[in-house]
Amino acid sequence: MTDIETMDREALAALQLLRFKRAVTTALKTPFYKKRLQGVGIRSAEDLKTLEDIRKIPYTTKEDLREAYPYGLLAVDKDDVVRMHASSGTTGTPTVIYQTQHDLDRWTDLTARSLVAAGCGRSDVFQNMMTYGLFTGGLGLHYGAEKLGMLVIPASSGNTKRQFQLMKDFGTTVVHATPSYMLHMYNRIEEMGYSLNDFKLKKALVGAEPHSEEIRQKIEKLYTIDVYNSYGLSEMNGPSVAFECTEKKGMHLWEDSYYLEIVDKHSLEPVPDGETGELVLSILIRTATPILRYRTRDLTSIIPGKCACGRTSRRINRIVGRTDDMLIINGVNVFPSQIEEIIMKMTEVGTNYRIIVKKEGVLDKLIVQTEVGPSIFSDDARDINALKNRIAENLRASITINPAIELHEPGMLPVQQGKAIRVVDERRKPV
Ligand code: DLL
Repeated sequence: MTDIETMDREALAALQLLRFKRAVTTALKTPFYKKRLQGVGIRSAEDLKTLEDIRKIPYTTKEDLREAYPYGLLAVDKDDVVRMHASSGTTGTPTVIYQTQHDLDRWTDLTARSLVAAGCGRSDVFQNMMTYGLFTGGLGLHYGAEKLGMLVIPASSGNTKRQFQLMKDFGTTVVHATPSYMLHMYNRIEEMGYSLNDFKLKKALVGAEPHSEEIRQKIEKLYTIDVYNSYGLSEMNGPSVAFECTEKKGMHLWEDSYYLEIVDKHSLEPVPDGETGELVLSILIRTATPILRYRTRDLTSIIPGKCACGRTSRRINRIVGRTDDMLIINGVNVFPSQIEEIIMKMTEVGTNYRIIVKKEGVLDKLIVQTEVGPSIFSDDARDINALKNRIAENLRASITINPAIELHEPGMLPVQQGKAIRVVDERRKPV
């Protein structure tokens, strides 16, 4: 545990103010924040005297990041940037985050710190089952795990059989995966010719998608391991924004690096500790892409009181939902509007559609139901299948998920009196 993790709250507040001011100085170097901050009379960091003054700064939203694409939020010379990560967006415009080597080093420190909090050490063998690429889960966790000195297996996601083989051959003791993938893997162990006794697994770190305490316990029981919650978002670098320690009583949000607010989702005023609201975060440790008061859309609450582990960063509860309609399907973020845009561009598709998300076994399944002209049904079955494949392929190219497509005759899908209900998420049923 590093000193910064056990700092008393007063010293932490002083550090936050110092770092927030620095973040404002950085932000003022970007065209986006220059305009934003000057609009509310903030011309230099000296206009912030106390942490309270932070509330003068307007919120930043995902739409703002999209508008600033590609360089509106860049605060350093392009030559100083060494990495970028991006996530797909509702309109096809991605949001992009740049990092300098300094920024990556700070993120790596946080990841190493998070892994230590969850009880990992240098004698562990760490298999990272998060996707390597533009998604932050792969590389983000990778460097932190290396820094900690674990043997890192960069397995990336998918290919369950290979995951088992790696786990067995190299004696993997810790994995990071989505909770749904942990459950999915369990069901395949025997079928793929393995048994739990082949593995030395001790813990799973799970995140990137919402899951209940019941799911955690289920994974713990099935594998006889410890499971810890891992939270983050690409706008705040990625993983290691908040992580559970071995007490398993909520996630420490690393407050020396992120300024934390929880606000009422309607009034946007702060809520008292313990009450659920929208998590708003400012990153205090990044120089290439500053983001201040970002509305994460994630709903959570602060857990009052101190943690027995001795870390002084406050803890947040597991995420209980989102304020927007973003769906998280097997860890991949999808907005219903992305699906609508793609299918509605296809002339064969009618006016009504529905998006169904359900559990198939332990994984999420996306079904897109669309109405099509009646003539298609009188055609050859091969034409129907070809159309289904075309729709699926167009969607897959945009949202990276392979959906099942169901075609319906006009008027067959339900129509609502008021607002259309386009999304039926059947996963919310109790497990
Ligand atoms: O999911 C970063 C990440 C990678 C986190 C690996 C943890 C582990 P995004 O793709 O930008 O980034 O998605 C961020 O996913 O706003 C939440 O809605 C959701 N999310 C992430 N972790 C959790 C979690 C990565 N532990 C969005 N519990 C966030 C619930 C989570 N939801």
